[in-house]
Amino acid sequence: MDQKHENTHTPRVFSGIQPTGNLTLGNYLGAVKRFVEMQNSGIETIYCMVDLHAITVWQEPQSLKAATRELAAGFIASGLDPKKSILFNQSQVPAHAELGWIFNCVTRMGWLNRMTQFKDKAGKNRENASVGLFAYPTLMAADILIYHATHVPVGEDQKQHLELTRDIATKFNNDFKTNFFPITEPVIEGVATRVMSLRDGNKKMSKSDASDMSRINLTDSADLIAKKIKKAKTDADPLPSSLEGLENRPEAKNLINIFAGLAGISSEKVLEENAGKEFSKFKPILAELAVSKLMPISKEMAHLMKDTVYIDQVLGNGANKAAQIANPILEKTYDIMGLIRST
Ligand code: AQP
Repeated sequence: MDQKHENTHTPRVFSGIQPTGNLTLGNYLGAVKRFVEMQNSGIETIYCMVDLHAITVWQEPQSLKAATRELAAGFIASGLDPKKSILFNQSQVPAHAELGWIFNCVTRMGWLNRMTQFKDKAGKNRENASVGLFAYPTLMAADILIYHATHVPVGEDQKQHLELTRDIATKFNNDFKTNFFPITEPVIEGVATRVMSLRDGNKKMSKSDASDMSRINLTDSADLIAKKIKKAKTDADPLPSSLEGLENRPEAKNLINIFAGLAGISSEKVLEENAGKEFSKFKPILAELAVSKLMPISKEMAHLMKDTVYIDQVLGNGANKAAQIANPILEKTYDIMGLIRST
């Protein structure tokens, strides 16, 4: 815990994923697998399908619905238990958007102008990007702070947004002379906080990459997983015996980290066990491991996806539970700011 900000708030975990397509191995190792570990550690956990974030770029309505249900199925199939964690989709709890508006009024334009994700996603087409895409990080801060969450497990790419969340909480607390909002700790840990594209070791593995061969989806068949790993870009050298030997070898490093993340061991250990191997030998072992870890999840996802009534019930029940925590925090926020609430 950060010594500068001694949170007096009860530990509570929040995190979210956008229903923007298939869950990737990056989402799984960087986020979902760790969501499950935190749930099983006994801490209170709240996990959200952030559909209001998804619509910051165009989403086909029917695809959005299907992707939200598929994400919920992915969460449950990966080990998130609706009895232990609160699972819901963001738009069913309006307090997120309401606090998001308040944070739009707390956040400075200059802060958002520095966000690299906006620059990456808007690209050269900045003038045509939605206002929602620009304000994405203020809504993300609201997602977290509407639950007074103290810890947020995310991949490396979300670090800057988490820092902004801390800045927003600090400014609100200073402006209104309170310590109402906690100063949230990002939890970016493990060997797979940044899983890279299988086609380019310098680019993040992403659901929205144009090339499906760049990523492993949790819904891929065993054959497709093996094919993608076989075709993954590598260099010609054998595997080194220590981490130093992976310097300037981004693709090799990525495959080692993926192996470590899937096996739940350190990258050093993977190298110890595979030093000197050519990729032609290492890739089949990695493919076998990936298939053995991912196939049970994809089978369970397919099974769950047949029962959309059950999935919608999980999301509805989760939203009710989430709203019970969020609404009093929103009311108190309005009160602190001097906004009248007639009872
Ligand atoms: N490649 C990755 N390695 C490790 N963690 C990752 N995450 C995403 N990609 C990787 C983590 O997954 C969580 C959910 O991400 P998101 O869906 O909210 O958005 P994102 O980070 O923008 O993920 P994608 O896959 O790249 O989605 P698109 O293509 O829709 O933008 C976060 O915790 C993230 O860190």
